[in-house]
Amino acid sequence: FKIWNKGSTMSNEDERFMRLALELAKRGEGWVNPNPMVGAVIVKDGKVIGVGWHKRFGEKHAEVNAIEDAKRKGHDVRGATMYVTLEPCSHWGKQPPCADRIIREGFKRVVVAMVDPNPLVSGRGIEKMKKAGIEVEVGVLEDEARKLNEIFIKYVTKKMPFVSIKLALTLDGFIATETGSSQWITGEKARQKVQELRRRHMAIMVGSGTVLADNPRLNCRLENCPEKIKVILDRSGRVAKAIREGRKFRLFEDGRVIFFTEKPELFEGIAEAYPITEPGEILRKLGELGIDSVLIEGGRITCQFLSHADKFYLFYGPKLFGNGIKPFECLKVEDANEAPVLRIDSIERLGKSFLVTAYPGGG
Ligand code: AOF
Ligand code: ZN
Repeated sequence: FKIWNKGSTMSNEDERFMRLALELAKRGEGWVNPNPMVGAVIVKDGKVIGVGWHKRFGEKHAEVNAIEDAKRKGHDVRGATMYVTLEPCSHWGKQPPCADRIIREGFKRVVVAMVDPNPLVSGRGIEKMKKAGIEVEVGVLEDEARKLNEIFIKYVTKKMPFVSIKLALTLDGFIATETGSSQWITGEKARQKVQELRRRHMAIMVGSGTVLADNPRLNCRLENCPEKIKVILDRSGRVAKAIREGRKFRLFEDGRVIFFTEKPELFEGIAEAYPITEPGEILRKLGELGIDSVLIEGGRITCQFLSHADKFYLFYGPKLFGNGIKPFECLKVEDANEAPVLRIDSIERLGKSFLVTAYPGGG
């Protein structure tokens, strides 16, 4: 049965197919950046006749993959409905405009979760299809679609990367003991979750202290995961000096490595390095390099990026340190009423640890 929504043609059936499209979109996670994850479902006479998603950056869009899927299975898409998680594009990029293709193929109805925030599109795809006589519905599961593509939305509108801060904390809020020991605060399930976070972000960022102390790989070890860009903040070039003294670092095993330092000359012949150390400028540079998202995993560097954070992933392990390194010591809040406030999005149990996901900005 159908529940009609405020006299519109939107129904729970629309939500059901859009939910499927959103699930399909997620399969592109990590592979499509800095472009959006997009999923599409084609329905005719109440049945799904084709599905598609954007698989890799620069390759065919979700809509075209769904059309090709339907045809491969011998279906005629004329008169069908397309459910798509992002407004079909109207511009020529690396791919031709999907709105034109949808018109040409004779779709009767198109249900869109959200308008494309890309200034090159932003409503033009919808306009085009409406002008061609297609019934277009916008806003089905819009909140879910916006969340799915929160990275894309920030990057395409601001040209600055989406900044996530990840921390592993004791229950009393420390990220390491006074002597700097931090392995391990959380357990295996939490560390597995971190791998999923790494998949979602193009770059992983830490400070030189973390590199020198833990020699981390900073890669993504999930089965279905592309190489990560590793960004290291190394003001005085300590990592370069250690390399020159013969130390080997595992983060060079795969993927691109970028250093931000006052001493770029120390990195000649070792790695890409930029003479930038101010957090806002570092992020601007990463944006220029085409990097849409950065997961900050560093201990001591975290506080410098606090005012730039778009999202927090706070993993709490069941330990107490009593004393140690605090992640946001640079804040120095005196009046409790003047403290930054976060809006908690979810709390998830992960074995003996738990994860608090939050956004800045209270409310
Ligand atoms: C995608 N995949 O499934 C859809 C996108 O350079 P192009 O041609 O790949 O165009 C990228 C833009 O197309 C992207 O920023 C977004 O605005 C729009 N839609 N992009 O990568 C897709 N549907
Ligand atoms: Zn397109």
